[in-house]
Amino acid sequence: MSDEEKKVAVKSIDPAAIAMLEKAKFEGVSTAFSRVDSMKPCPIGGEGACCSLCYMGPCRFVGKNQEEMVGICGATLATIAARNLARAIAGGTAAHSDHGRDAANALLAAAKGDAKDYKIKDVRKLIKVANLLGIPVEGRTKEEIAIDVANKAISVFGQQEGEFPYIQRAPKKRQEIWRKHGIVPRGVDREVVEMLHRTNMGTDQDPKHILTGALRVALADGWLGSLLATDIQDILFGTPTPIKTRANLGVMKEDEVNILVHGHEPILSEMIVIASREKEMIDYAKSKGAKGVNLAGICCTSNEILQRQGIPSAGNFMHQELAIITGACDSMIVDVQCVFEALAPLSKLYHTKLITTSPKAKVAGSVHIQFDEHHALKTAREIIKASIDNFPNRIKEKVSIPQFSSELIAGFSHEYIDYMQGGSFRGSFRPLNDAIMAGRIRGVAAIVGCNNARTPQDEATVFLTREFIKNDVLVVTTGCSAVGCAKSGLLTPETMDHAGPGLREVCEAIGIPPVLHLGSCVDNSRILTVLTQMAEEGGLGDDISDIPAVGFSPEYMCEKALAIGTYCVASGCYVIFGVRSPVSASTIVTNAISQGWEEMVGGKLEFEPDNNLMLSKALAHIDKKRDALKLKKYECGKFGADRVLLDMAARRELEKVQRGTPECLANVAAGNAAALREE
Ligand code: MSK
Repeated sequence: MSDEEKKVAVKSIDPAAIAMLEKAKFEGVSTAFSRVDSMKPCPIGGEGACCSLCYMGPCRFVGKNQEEMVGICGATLATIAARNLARAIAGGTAAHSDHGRDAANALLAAAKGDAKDYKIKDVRKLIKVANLLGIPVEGRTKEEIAIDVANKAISVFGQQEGEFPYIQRAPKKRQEIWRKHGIVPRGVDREVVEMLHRTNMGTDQDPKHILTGALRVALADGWLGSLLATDIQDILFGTPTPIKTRANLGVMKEDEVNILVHGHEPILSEMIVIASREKEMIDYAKSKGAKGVNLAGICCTSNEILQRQGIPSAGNFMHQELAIITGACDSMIVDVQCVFEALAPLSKLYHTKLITTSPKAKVAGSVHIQFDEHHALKTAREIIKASIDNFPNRIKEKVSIPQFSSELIAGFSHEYIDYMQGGSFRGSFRPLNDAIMAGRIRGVAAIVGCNNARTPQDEATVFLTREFIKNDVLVVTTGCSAVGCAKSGLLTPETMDHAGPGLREVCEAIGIPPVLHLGSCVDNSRILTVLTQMAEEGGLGDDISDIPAVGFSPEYMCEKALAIGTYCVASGCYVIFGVRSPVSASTIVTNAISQGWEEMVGGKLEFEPDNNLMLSKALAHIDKKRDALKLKKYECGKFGADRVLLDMAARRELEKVQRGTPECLANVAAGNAAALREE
């Protein structure tokens, strides 16, 4: 490797990224990978020691004795760091939850017949959600139920008082902890607005009180905004089941129109999937000299259509510019969140058409084709046609698609994980709990979140994933971490060859990979549901905080990740973030979110940039939780007795029985049951 290649290699562990960065350099194009070298982070703001909440400041705490300094208004460093963190968590909560609200609006329009291109795909889930929201189902059509579900969902975003209805999904003990500390959220809007008010100049000025409020607003994200987003998207587009596809830039095709969807919401991208498969569109592409239409995704829009439709992923967050640099991206269609403004000028250097679609998000220098769910397919066709029209504009000498892509299996929803451990008839988490109790599986790690230009792309994610499975820790993953794992070939059953002997045995018996793709960023709510069911299954305590589990966001870059990490902490998890701490200047805040939150809610938040330390802290925590449960001490290759796991043949037998017993529809009146079953 030349010195230049070595320099590029530290930016990413992905050979496709390295190839595109070399191409970018050759073509004189800047990317986030190169801009990060010249943009030094502000050391004061970076560690939480800058307050810009009023216009007497910004007050910057520099030099020695920062903790004894005060700002112009008298604010202490701890107050400032706590306010900054709480505001970031409120920002992340707003983003996830507004996504959930859009999904609810789409469901409402679909159920009313105002958005005819959408269908209610998962009636079973609709009924489950209706039951959870206290909506009657007997004697009603699925549309009637869906209208009430959507209206209820929309109303709970703005609920002003009282406990929000999804709280009963958490373990009972957890609910009591939240009640005891007064952190059960009311509605998302109420909590976000209140946090912005409390952190306004001259309002809440007790760091611990501010941080307790941050737990409450984060809970509104995890157990309400994100959970509703996941549920409603499953109702509209189907609850994911395992599906095979590929990931990395190599999924782009030189001889087809490459359309990349980027952002977060599946509301439009699901329609793009349908339209891209229409004969009329394929014929139109052929009329322009292409062999067809090739759809792929970036970031979480990618995860959404990957887990339900098997659409390949072109990459994660730090791949968004690289996809354009291939010279073969005919259009990049973006909706909301995680979209670089740099895409607009970059797209002009190649031939890519950057198309914004959300009324909430325009990018200067791009084309705006506004999406309207009432005419969803029409808009999707218009976008695809515009992309096809751009195919002849490719600059041939600039086209170079790195030939790297890996196979993956995605689609492990909570419902499927339940099913795979016993079929629809006898689905449960018993086998997983038993395997943990016996020491076959040491514990569970959730690895989620972004890439960050300040750390090598995918390095921490892949390192931790490999080490965990080697140590018999089952890994679940979402968001850009999931795509990072996918690109590294970790989301296949063959990965079990690299797993410890106990984990491998469980994976072989159940027929799953040791690393499970659980979906997009809002689907971190699926992790909460999985942990709750593990707690309720028995044998691993009676609360999420008892389970030998850890959460990670090793390459986080945005407020949403902080909101996710905080709602996991408030739910009882130990969560470790990589990169750097946004509150490192304040030992008071650092301790408050670690020991302080652990004493209060059983979970803690820490920041640890060293990958090896992250790993050792996590394994020590898992073993500590095992000891507290008085489980067999984990020893690699030495297991206790546990129950016999159901293999595929046994599950197929159960399925035959199950087909005649649609228990999920038992609550629905006989007249509607047949129609619902057909769905
Ligand atoms: S897209 S929030 S970079 S995971 Fe959900 Fe990826 Fe982080 Fe955006």
